Amino acid sequence: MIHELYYREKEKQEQLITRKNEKDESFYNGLFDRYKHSVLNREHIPLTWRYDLDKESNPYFMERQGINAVMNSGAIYHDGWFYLMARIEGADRKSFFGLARSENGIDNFRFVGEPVLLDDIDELETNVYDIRLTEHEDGWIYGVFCSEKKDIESDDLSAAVASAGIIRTKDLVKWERLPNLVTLRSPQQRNVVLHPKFVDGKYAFYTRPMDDFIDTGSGGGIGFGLCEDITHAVIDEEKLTSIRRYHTITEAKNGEGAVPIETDRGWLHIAHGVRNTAAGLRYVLYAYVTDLEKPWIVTAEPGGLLLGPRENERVGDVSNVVFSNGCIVRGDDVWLYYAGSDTRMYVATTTVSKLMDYCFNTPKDPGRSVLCVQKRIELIEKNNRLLKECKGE
Ligand code: M1P
Repeated sequence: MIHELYYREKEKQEQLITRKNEKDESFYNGLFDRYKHSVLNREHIPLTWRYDLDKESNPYFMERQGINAVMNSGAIYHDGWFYLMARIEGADRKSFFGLARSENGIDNFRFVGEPVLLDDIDELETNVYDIRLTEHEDGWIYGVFCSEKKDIESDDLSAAVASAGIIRTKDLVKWERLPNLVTLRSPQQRNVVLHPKFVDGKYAFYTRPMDDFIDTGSGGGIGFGLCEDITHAVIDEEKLTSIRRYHTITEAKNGEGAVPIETDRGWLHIAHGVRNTAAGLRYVLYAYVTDLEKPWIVTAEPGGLLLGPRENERVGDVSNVVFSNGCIVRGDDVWLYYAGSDTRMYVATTTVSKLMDYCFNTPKDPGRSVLCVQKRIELIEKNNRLLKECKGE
Protein backbone atom coordinates (compact mmCIF):
# COMPACT_ATOMS: atom_id res chain seq x y z
CA MET A 1 0.00 0.00 0.00
CA ILE A 2 1.31 3.47 -0.91
CA HIS A 3 2.08 5.70 2.07
CA GLU A 4 -0.44 8.57 2.33
CA LEU A 5 2.40 11.09 2.81
CA TYR A 6 3.50 10.36 -0.72
CA TYR A 7 0.47 12.23 -2.08
CA ARG A 8 1.16 15.26 0.14
CA GLU A 9 4.82 15.42 -0.88
CA LYS A 10 3.91 14.87 -4.54
CA GLU A 11 1.53 17.82 -4.45
CA LYS A 12 4.22 20.05 -2.89
CA GLN A 13 6.65 18.97 -5.58
CA GLU A 14 4.11 19.62 -8.33
CA GLN A 15 3.72 23.19 -7.08
CA LEU A 16 7.48 23.67 -7.17
CA ILE A 17 7.86 22.21 -10.68
CA THR A 18 4.99 24.23 -12.17
CA ARG A 19 5.95 27.50 -10.44
CA LYS A 20 6.43 30.28 -13.00
CA ASN A 21 9.93 31.69 -13.12
CA GLU A 22 10.14 35.41 -13.74
CA LYS A 23 12.96 37.77 -14.57
CA ASP A 24 14.60 39.27 -11.54
CA GLU A 25 13.98 42.96 -12.28
CA SER A 26 16.29 44.05 -9.46
CA PHE A 27 19.22 43.00 -11.62
CA TYR A 28 20.30 44.90 -14.74
CA ASN A 29 23.55 45.01 -16.68
CA GLY A 30 22.28 45.29 -20.27
CA LEU A 31 23.84 41.95 -21.14
CA PHE A 32 21.72 39.20 -19.61
CA ASP A 33 18.67 38.61 -17.43
CA ARG A 34 18.69 36.64 -14.24
CA TYR A 35 15.61 34.88 -12.86
CA LYS A 36 13.94 34.82 -9.46
CA HIS A 37 14.15 31.08 -8.88
CA SER A 38 16.55 28.26 -9.53
CA VAL A 39 15.47 26.05 -12.47
CA LEU A 40 16.42 22.77 -10.80
CA ASN A 41 17.25 21.78 -7.27
CA ARG A 42 17.17 18.66 -5.12
CA GLU A 43 13.43 19.01 -4.56
CA HIS A 44 12.85 18.44 -8.29
CA ILE A 45 14.16 14.89 -8.07
CA PRO A 46 11.25 12.45 -8.49
CA LEU A 47 10.02 11.05 -5.20
CA THR A 48 10.28 7.54 -6.67
CA TRP A 49 14.06 8.08 -6.96
CA ARG A 50 14.33 8.84 -3.24
CA TYR A 51 11.56 7.21 -1.23
CA ASP A 52 10.29 3.69 -0.83
CA LEU A 53 6.57 4.42 -1.30
CA ASP A 54 5.48 1.19 0.38
CA LYS A 55 3.91 1.92 3.77
CA GLU A 56 4.83 -1.49 5.05
CA SER A 57 8.57 -1.29 4.36
CA ASN A 58 8.78 2.50 4.97
CA PRO A 59 6.29 3.31 7.76
CA TYR A 60 7.85 6.75 8.47
CA PHE A 61 7.90 7.68 4.79
CA MET A 62 11.59 8.39 5.08
CA GLU A 63 13.92 9.26 2.23
CA ARG A 64 15.76 5.98 1.74
CA GLN A 65 18.18 7.25 -0.90
CA GLY A 66 18.57 10.98 -0.36
CA ILE A 67 19.80 13.56 -2.83
CA ASN A 68 22.15 16.31 -1.76
CA ALA A 69 22.40 18.61 -4.77
CA VAL A 70 21.50 19.12 -8.42
CA MET A 71 24.13 21.11 -10.23
CA ASN A 72 26.57 21.39 -13.14
CA SER A 73 24.33 20.35 -16.03
CA GLY A 74 24.98 19.77 -19.70
CA ALA A 75 22.31 21.27 -21.96
CA ILE A 76 20.83 20.54 -25.37
CA TYR A 77 17.73 21.42 -27.39
CA HIS A 78 16.27 18.20 -28.77
CA ASP A 79 12.91 17.29 -30.32
CA GLY A 80 11.29 20.56 -29.19
CA TRP A 81 12.51 20.34 -25.58
CA PHE A 82 15.16 22.11 -23.53
CA TYR A 83 17.08 19.28 -21.85
CA LEU A 84 19.42 19.55 -18.90
CA MET A 85 21.59 16.56 -18.13
CA ALA A 86 22.06 17.30 -14.48
CA ARG A 87 24.81 16.26 -12.13
CA ILE A 88 22.81 14.77 -9.29
CA GLU A 89 24.76 14.24 -6.12
CA GLY A 90 23.40 11.58 -3.82
CA ALA A 91 23.55 11.88 -0.04
CA ASP A 92 26.45 9.42 -0.33
CA ARG A 93 28.46 12.01 -2.34
CA LYS A 94 28.39 9.93 -5.52
CA SER A 95 27.18 11.86 -8.53
CA PHE A 96 25.23 10.53 -11.50
CA PHE A 97 23.35 11.94 -14.45
CA GLY A 98 19.62 12.50 -14.91
CA LEU A 99 17.73 14.25 -17.70
CA ALA A 100 15.20 16.97 -16.98
CA ARG A 101 13.30 18.83 -19.68
CA SER A 102 11.19 21.95 -20.11
CA GLU A 103 9.29 23.52 -22.99
CA ASN A 104 10.55 27.07 -22.43
CA GLY A 105 13.96 26.52 -20.80
CA ILE A 106 13.07 28.81 -17.88
CA ASP A 107 10.66 26.86 -15.70
CA ASN A 108 8.66 23.62 -15.51
CA PHE A 109 11.78 21.45 -15.69
CA ARG A 110 10.77 17.89 -14.94
CA PHE A 111 13.02 14.82 -14.70
CA VAL A 112 12.21 12.13 -17.24
CA GLY A 113 13.00 8.43 -17.36
CA GLU A 114 15.45 7.07 -14.84
CA PRO A 115 18.98 8.00 -13.79
CA VAL A 116 21.46 7.24 -16.58
CA LEU A 117 23.14 3.90 -15.90
CA LEU A 118 26.54 4.12 -17.57
CA ASP A 119 28.31 1.06 -18.96
CA ASP A 120 30.67 -0.02 -16.22
CA ILE A 121 33.98 0.03 -18.09
CA ASP A 122 36.30 0.45 -15.12
CA GLU A 123 35.64 -1.03 -11.70
CA LEU A 124 37.91 1.59 -10.10
CA GLU A 125 35.83 4.52 -11.38
CA THR A 126 34.25 6.05 -8.25
CA ASN A 127 32.50 9.19 -9.38
CA VAL A 128 31.23 10.82 -12.58
CA TYR A 129 30.18 14.45 -13.03
CA ASP A 130 29.95 17.68 -15.05
CA ILE A 131 28.85 16.38 -18.44
CA ARG A 132 28.97 18.53 -21.58
CA LEU A 133 26.58 17.57 -24.40
CA THR A 134 27.86 18.19 -27.92
CA GLU A 135 25.73 17.74 -31.02
CA HIS A 136 28.56 16.77 -33.36
CA GLU A 137 28.53 17.13 -37.13
CA ASP A 138 29.20 13.37 -37.34
CA GLY A 139 25.50 12.85 -36.38
CA TRP A 140 25.99 11.71 -32.75
CA ILE A 141 25.25 13.55 -29.53
CA TYR A 142 28.26 13.10 -27.27
CA GLY A 143 28.47 13.48 -23.53
CA VAL A 144 31.94 14.18 -22.15
CA PHE A 145 32.23 14.08 -18.38
CA CYS A 146 34.70 13.78 -15.56
CA SER A 147 35.49 10.21 -14.53
CA GLU A 148 37.26 10.03 -11.20
CA LYS A 149 39.01 7.30 -9.28
CA LYS A 150 41.27 6.97 -6.29
CA ASP A 151 44.98 7.46 -6.94
CA ILE A 152 46.17 4.04 -5.83
CA GLU A 153 49.81 5.13 -6.01
CA SER A 154 49.31 7.64 -3.20
CA ASP A 155 48.90 7.12 0.57
CA ASP A 156 46.76 10.28 0.76
CA LEU A 157 43.12 9.16 1.09
CA SER A 158 41.92 12.19 -0.92
CA ALA A 159 44.33 11.70 -3.80
CA ALA A 160 42.37 11.04 -6.97
CA VAL A 161 42.85 10.85 -10.71
CA ALA A 162 40.43 12.62 -13.04
CA SER A 163 40.01 11.87 -16.71
CA ALA A 164 37.37 12.45 -19.39
CA GLY A 165 34.70 9.82 -19.93
CA ILE A 166 32.80 9.73 -23.23
CA ILE A 167 29.30 8.50 -24.06
CA ARG A 168 27.18 8.98 -27.15
CA THR A 169 23.56 8.69 -28.18
CA LYS A 170 21.14 9.56 -30.96
CA ASP A 171 18.01 9.83 -28.83
CA LEU A 172 19.08 10.80 -25.27
CA VAL A 173 17.74 7.41 -24.16
CA LYS A 174 20.27 4.77 -25.22
CA TRP A 175 23.84 5.72 -24.36
CA GLU A 176 26.93 3.95 -25.67
CA ARG A 177 30.05 4.30 -23.56
CA LEU A 178 33.38 4.75 -25.34
CA PRO A 179 36.82 4.38 -23.74
CA ASN A 180 37.95 7.40 -21.73
CA LEU A 181 39.98 10.07 -23.47
CA VAL A 182 43.73 9.58 -23.13
CA THR A 183 45.91 12.69 -23.05
CA LEU A 184 49.49 11.53 -23.47
CA ARG A 185 51.09 14.64 -22.00
CA SER A 186 48.71 15.45 -19.11
CA PRO A 187 48.22 13.10 -16.16
CA GLN A 188 44.83 14.57 -15.17
CA GLN A 189 41.89 16.14 -17.01
CA ARG A 190 38.68 17.88 -15.97
CA ASN A 191 36.36 20.22 -17.87
CA VAL A 192 36.92 18.51 -21.21
CA VAL A 193 34.54 19.69 -23.96
CA LEU A 194 34.10 18.21 -27.43
CA HIS A 195 34.06 20.83 -30.21
CA PRO A 196 30.97 20.36 -32.43
CA LYS A 197 32.87 20.32 -35.74
CA PHE A 198 35.81 18.45 -37.18
CA VAL A 199 38.99 20.50 -37.22
CA ASP A 200 41.47 19.44 -39.90
CA GLY A 201 39.28 16.37 -40.33
CA LYS A 202 39.75 15.34 -36.68
CA TYR A 203 37.73 15.39 -33.47
CA ALA A 204 38.72 18.42 -31.43
CA PHE A 205 38.60 18.72 -27.66
CA TYR A 206 39.06 21.60 -25.25
CA THR A 207 41.01 20.17 -22.33
CA ARG A 208 42.26 21.34 -18.98
CA PRO A 209 45.66 19.83 -18.41
CA MET A 210 46.45 19.36 -14.70
CA ASP A 211 49.35 17.91 -12.74
CA ASP A 212 47.21 17.22 -9.70
CA PHE A 213 43.57 16.52 -8.82
CA ILE A 214 42.82 19.96 -7.30
CA ASP A 215 45.69 22.18 -8.49
CA THR A 216 46.27 22.62 -12.17
CA GLY A 217 49.96 23.00 -11.31
CA SER A 218 51.92 23.83 -14.44
CA GLY A 219 48.74 23.64 -16.57
CA GLY A 220 48.68 27.11 -18.06
CA GLY A 221 45.00 27.25 -18.92
CA ILE A 222 42.46 25.73 -21.27
CA GLY A 223 44.05 23.37 -23.76
CA PHE A 224 43.04 22.24 -27.23
CA GLY A 225 43.88 18.93 -28.86
CA LEU A 226 42.91 16.78 -31.83
CA CYS A 227 42.25 13.06 -32.08
CA GLU A 228 41.68 10.83 -35.07
CA ASP A 229 39.29 8.26 -33.64
CA ILE A 230 36.74 9.11 -31.01
CA THR A 231 36.09 5.44 -30.31
CA HIS A 232 39.67 5.24 -28.97
CA ALA A 233 40.34 8.91 -28.31
CA VAL A 234 43.99 9.79 -27.79
CA ILE A 235 45.36 13.33 -27.77
CA ASP A 236 49.06 13.87 -28.04
CA GLU A 237 49.76 17.59 -28.29
CA GLU A 238 47.63 20.08 -26.32
CA LYS A 239 47.96 23.70 -27.41
CA LEU A 240 46.96 26.40 -24.96
CA THR A 241 44.00 28.57 -25.83
CA SER A 242 42.56 30.76 -23.02
CA ILE A 243 45.47 31.14 -20.61
CA ARG A 244 45.63 31.87 -16.88
CA ARG A 245 47.19 35.12 -15.75
CA TYR A 246 48.40 36.64 -12.50
CA HIS A 247 45.91 38.86 -10.68
CA THR A 248 42.98 38.09 -12.93
CA ILE A 249 39.83 36.01 -12.47
CA THR A 250 41.71 32.98 -13.83
CA GLU A 251 44.76 33.16 -11.61
CA ALA A 252 44.19 29.88 -9.73
CA LYS A 253 42.63 27.91 -12.59
CA ASN A 254 40.18 28.04 -15.47
CA GLY A 255 38.19 25.55 -17.50
CA GLU A 256 36.03 25.39 -20.60
CA GLY A 257 32.33 25.50 -19.77
CA ALA A 258 29.58 25.12 -22.34
CA VAL A 259 30.11 23.81 -25.85
CA PRO A 260 31.37 26.78 -27.93
CA ILE A 261 28.76 28.62 -29.99
CA GLU A 262 29.40 29.16 -33.70
CA THR A 263 28.91 32.76 -34.85
CA ASP A 264 29.91 34.56 -38.03
CA ARG A 265 32.73 36.32 -36.11
CA GLY A 266 34.17 33.23 -34.45
CA TRP A 267 33.48 30.64 -31.75
CA LEU A 268 31.96 32.13 -28.64
CA HIS A 269 33.10 30.44 -25.43
CA ILE A 270 31.72 30.52 -21.89
CA ALA A 271 34.31 29.31 -19.39
CA HIS A 272 34.99 29.52 -15.68
CA GLY A 273 37.81 31.29 -13.92
CA VAL A 274 38.95 30.65 -10.37
CA ARG A 275 40.87 32.82 -7.95
CA ASN A 276 41.89 32.27 -4.38
CA THR A 277 40.57 34.40 -1.53
CA ALA A 278 40.75 34.29 2.28
CA ALA A 279 37.30 32.66 2.08
CA GLY A 280 38.48 29.96 -0.33
CA LEU A 281 38.24 29.62 -4.11
CA ARG A 282 35.87 31.93 -5.97
CA TYR A 283 34.48 30.65 -9.30
CA VAL A 284 33.06 33.06 -11.89
CA LEU A 285 32.08 32.75 -15.56
CA TYR A 286 33.91 34.56 -18.32
CA ALA A 287 33.65 34.71 -22.10
CA TYR A 288 36.11 34.72 -24.99
CA VAL A 289 36.06 34.23 -28.75
CA THR A 290 38.27 32.06 -30.95
CA ASP A 291 38.94 31.97 -34.68
CA LEU A 292 36.41 30.08 -36.82
CA GLU A 293 39.00 28.01 -38.69
CA LYS A 294 41.56 27.74 -35.88
CA PRO A 295 39.31 27.47 -32.83
CA TRP A 296 42.23 27.49 -30.37
CA ILE A 297 43.34 31.03 -31.36
CA VAL A 298 41.78 33.64 -29.10
CA THR A 299 40.46 36.65 -31.02
CA ALA A 300 38.53 38.50 -28.30
CA GLU A 301 39.19 38.41 -24.58
CA PRO A 302 37.08 40.86 -22.59
CA GLY A 303 38.61 41.61 -19.20
CA GLY A 304 37.03 40.32 -16.02
CA LEU A 305 33.99 38.26 -15.27
CA LEU A 306 30.82 37.77 -17.29
CA LEU A 307 28.71 36.43 -14.43
CA GLY A 308 29.66 36.06 -10.79
CA PRO A 309 27.81 34.50 -7.85
CA ARG A 310 25.15 36.84 -6.44
CA GLU A 311 22.77 36.68 -3.48
CA ASN A 312 21.33 33.13 -3.08
CA GLU A 313 23.67 31.80 -5.77
CA ARG A 314 26.58 32.52 -3.43
CA VAL A 315 25.45 30.12 -0.75
CA GLY A 316 25.62 26.35 -0.88
CA ASP A 317 27.84 23.34 -0.37
CA VAL A 318 30.78 25.08 -2.02
CA SER A 319 29.93 28.73 -1.56
CA ASN A 320 30.96 31.57 -3.85
CA VAL A 321 30.86 29.41 -6.97
CA VAL A 322 29.08 29.71 -10.29
CA PHE A 323 29.81 26.98 -12.80
CA SER A 324 28.42 26.46 -16.30
CA ASN A 325 28.70 23.43 -18.53
CA GLY A 326 25.72 24.04 -20.77
CA CYS A 327 24.08 26.66 -22.97
CA ILE A 328 21.23 26.37 -25.42
CA VAL A 329 21.13 28.60 -28.50
CA ARG A 330 18.08 29.02 -30.71
CA GLY A 331 18.45 31.63 -33.44
CA ASP A 332 19.97 34.60 -31.65
CA ASP A 333 18.61 33.63 -28.22
CA VAL A 334 20.83 32.08 -25.57
CA TRP A 335 19.86 30.21 -22.39
CA LEU A 336 22.94 30.09 -20.21
CA TYR A 337 22.60 27.46 -17.48
CA TYR A 338 24.81 27.69 -14.41
CA ALA A 339 25.01 26.12 -11.00
CA GLY A 340 25.09 28.19 -7.83
CA SER A 341 27.60 27.03 -5.21
CA ASP A 342 27.53 23.37 -6.29
CA THR A 343 23.94 23.13 -5.02
CA ARG A 344 21.27 24.13 -7.58
CA MET A 345 20.81 25.22 -11.21
CA TYR A 346 19.96 28.68 -12.53
CA VAL A 347 19.40 30.18 -15.98
CA ALA A 348 20.38 33.54 -17.44
CA THR A 349 19.02 34.61 -20.81
CA THR A 350 20.74 36.77 -23.38
CA THR A 351 21.49 36.78 -27.11
CA VAL A 352 24.46 35.85 -29.26
CA SER A 353 24.52 39.47 -30.54
CA LYS A 354 24.79 40.86 -27.01
CA LEU A 355 27.48 38.36 -26.00
CA MET A 356 29.54 39.14 -29.11
CA ASP A 357 29.15 42.89 -28.52
CA TYR A 358 30.33 42.26 -24.95
CA CYS A 359 33.32 40.20 -26.13
CA PHE A 360 34.53 42.66 -28.74
CA ASN A 361 33.76 45.94 -26.94
CA THR A 362 34.64 45.25 -23.31
CA PRO A 363 38.21 46.44 -22.65
CA LYS A 364 40.78 43.68 -22.19
CA ASP A 365 42.21 43.37 -18.71
CA PRO A 366 45.18 45.76 -18.98
CA GLY A 367 46.88 43.96 -16.09
CA ARG A 368 47.53 46.92 -13.72
CA SER A 369 45.31 49.18 -11.61
CA VAL A 370 46.78 52.38 -13.00
CA LEU A 371 45.92 51.32 -16.55
CA CYS A 372 42.40 50.29 -15.46
CA VAL A 373 41.86 53.74 -13.94
CA GLN A 374 43.09 55.43 -17.14
CA LYS A 375 40.59 53.36 -19.14
CA ARG A 376 37.76 54.23 -16.78
CA ILE A 377 38.62 57.95 -16.86
CA GLU A 378 38.47 57.81 -20.70
CA LEU A 379 34.92 56.42 -20.36
CA ILE A 380 33.88 59.01 -17.78
CA GLU A 381 35.26 61.89 -19.86
CA LYS A 382 33.52 60.64 -23.00
CA ASN A 383 30.24 60.43 -21.08
CA ASN A 384 30.72 63.88 -19.54
CA ARG A 385 31.29 65.37 -23.02
CA LEU A 386 28.16 63.66 -24.30
CA LEU A 387 26.09 64.78 -21.31
CA LYS A 388 27.29 68.37 -21.82
CA GLU A 389 26.47 68.29 -25.54
CA CYS A 390 23.04 66.82 -24.87
CA LYS A 391 22.21 69.47 -22.27
CA GLY A 392 22.18 72.00 -25.10
CA GLU A 393 19.74 69.88 -27.18
O1 M1P B 1 33.53 23.26 -6.54
C1 M1P B 1 33.63 24.00 -7.71
C2 M1P B 1 33.94 23.11 -8.92
O2 M1P B 1 35.20 22.47 -8.70
C3 M1P B 1 35.67 21.64 -9.76
O3 M1P B 1 35.91 22.43 -10.90
P1 M1P B 1 37.43 22.68 -11.38
O4 M1P B 1 37.91 21.39 -11.90
O5 M1P B 1 37.43 23.73 -12.43
O6 M1P B 1 38.16 23.13 -10.17
C4 M1P B 1 34.65 20.57 -10.11
O7 M1P B 1 34.62 19.62 -9.08
C5 M1P B 1 33.27 21.14 -10.29
O8 M1P B 1 32.34 20.09 -10.35
C6 M1P B 1 32.88 22.05 -9.13
O9 M1P B 1 31.66 22.70 -9.42
